[in-house]
Amino acid sequence: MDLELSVVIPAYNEEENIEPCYREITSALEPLGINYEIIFVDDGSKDSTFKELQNLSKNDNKLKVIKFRKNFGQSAALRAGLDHAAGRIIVTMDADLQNDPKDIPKLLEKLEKEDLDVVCGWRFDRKDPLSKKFVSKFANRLRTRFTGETIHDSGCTLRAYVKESTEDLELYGELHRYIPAMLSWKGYRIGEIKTNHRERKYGKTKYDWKRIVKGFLDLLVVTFWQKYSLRPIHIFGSMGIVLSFFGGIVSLYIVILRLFYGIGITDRPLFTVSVMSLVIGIQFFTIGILADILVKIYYGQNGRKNYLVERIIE
Ligand SMILES: Nc1nc2c(ncn2[C@@H]2O[C@H](COP(=O)(O)OP(=O)(O)O)[C@@H](O)[C@H]2O)c(=O)[nH]1
Ligand SMILES: [Mg+2]
Repeated sequence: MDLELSVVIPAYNEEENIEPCYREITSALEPLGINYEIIFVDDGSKDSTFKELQNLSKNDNKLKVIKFRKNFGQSAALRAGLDHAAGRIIVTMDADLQNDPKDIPKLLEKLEKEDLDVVCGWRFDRKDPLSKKFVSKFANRLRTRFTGETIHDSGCTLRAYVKESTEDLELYGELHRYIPAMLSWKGYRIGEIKTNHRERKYGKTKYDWKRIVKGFLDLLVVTFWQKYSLRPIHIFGSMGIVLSFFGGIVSLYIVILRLFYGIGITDRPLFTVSVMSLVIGIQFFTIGILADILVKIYYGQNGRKNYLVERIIE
């Protein structure tokens, strides 16, 4: 029988959460009467997370455990889980019990009923410290602004995907925060539902303020990739044109001052500005051309395509 559902859960130092999380998932899925598997990815935990998983898996052949050699991060763990998932549909969630497995059937229902490719959870009543909620709200706004993707909560990892949509998802660094943006850019249909969110009872959060900086840098890369991955010369070239033009005009102006009014060139700030603008402008052109070459190499590799076919009718 074909596998209907894979539940993928990255876990890093979550020893106390593993067993309850596993039990909650099982009791949410059993009543559905579908063929499913649960995949935990132990991301190089230093506590007894793996032991817990090993014990549980002895009595349950639906439970798969992937163990990383060392800590590779949440994105890598997600990617590994997705790579090993055989289900037609994949649900991802956190191991820390903050997500509620009872929401899984709701996600599945929405996915089927509305013929979507991805359904995202929205922690509308989020049980996290105020500072975190505040930063998250701001980050979500910024993301909507930059990427044009309109899901409310892209930090919530409780989601259901049609397997196909996860296949070409590049999850490097901490890019898991931008999965909905990356998918909508590829043309997948995305929906969301409000999901339950609970306080963290055991263990600690693995992220601190550094995620703000990293998240912002990732946002820049995602946005750049989304808008200009095929034509980087468009953005670098435009900046090059603006700066070179500006530098050219200013140079012309100070040269005229020198020639006709005898005013010295080198001892004024404008001189520096004009030369800098010209040089940086030309740099942008060359960076743009280099980026263009790199992108051609990127897409030329491994049969990567710059499009994705949804289906072919024959
Ligand atoms: N931060 C972090 N989380 C990881 C890593 N690997 C797996 N995870 C899991 O990702 C989930 C979310 O992490 P958490 O610290 O609760 O993030 P928060 O809820 O946003 O504070 C948890 O289930 C972690 O166990 C990792 O290297 N870093
Ligand atoms: Mg959490």
